[in-house]
Amino acid sequence: MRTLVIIDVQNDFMPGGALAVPEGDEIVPLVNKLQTKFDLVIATQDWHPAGHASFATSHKGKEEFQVIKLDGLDQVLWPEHCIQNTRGAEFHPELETAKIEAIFRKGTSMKIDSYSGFYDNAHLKSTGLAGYLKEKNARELYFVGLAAEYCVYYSVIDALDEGFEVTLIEDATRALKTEDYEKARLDILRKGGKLIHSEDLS
Ligand code: VGL
Ligand code: ZN
Repeated sequence: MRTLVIIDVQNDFMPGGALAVPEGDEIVPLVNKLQTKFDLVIATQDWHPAGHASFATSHKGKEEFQVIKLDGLDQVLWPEHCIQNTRGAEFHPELETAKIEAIFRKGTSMKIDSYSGFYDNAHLKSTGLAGYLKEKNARELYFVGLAAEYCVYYSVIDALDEGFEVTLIEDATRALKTEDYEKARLDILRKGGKLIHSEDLS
């Protein structure tokens, strides 16, 4: 069974949003069109409490996009984004949601970030997504969404580690920085993931 996993298509990642991904809004019509080709559609939402440890404003004297150590892990300090129950955390208003059967929220623990839709960045806590997909017998996962080299990349890597067959639909993602995505996509290929263009999908 083919499953579409839509990563973080939220207002704050759109142009004009708090953590804007260039051209992030351009994927929305394509993500809507793709949904019709899948048996199961699920989505993730970045869903931080106010004052979250990934925000630069939570660390005195630190600046946005600076990298610090947080509990031994590298942490990029982000602008405040996707705060629970704010407009920035909502899906893009044009994202079709009628076919989305389940939404997995991440980044909800105050002290640790979570790029992947499966686990937090230290792999301490699961969102339940892997178990949900396995129970549904969903073995082939197709990923779309934002941002390509962060939440999409980390979700793809965790999915591969969990033993799923993984494909990233490259024209339905956008990166914060294209140079960083170039490295991420090579890593996906090396670990056995597939990269396709939406028109390759039957
Ligand atoms: C994301 C940075 C911080 C993402 C989320 O969705 O890619 N990136 N939080
Ligand atoms: Zn975040």
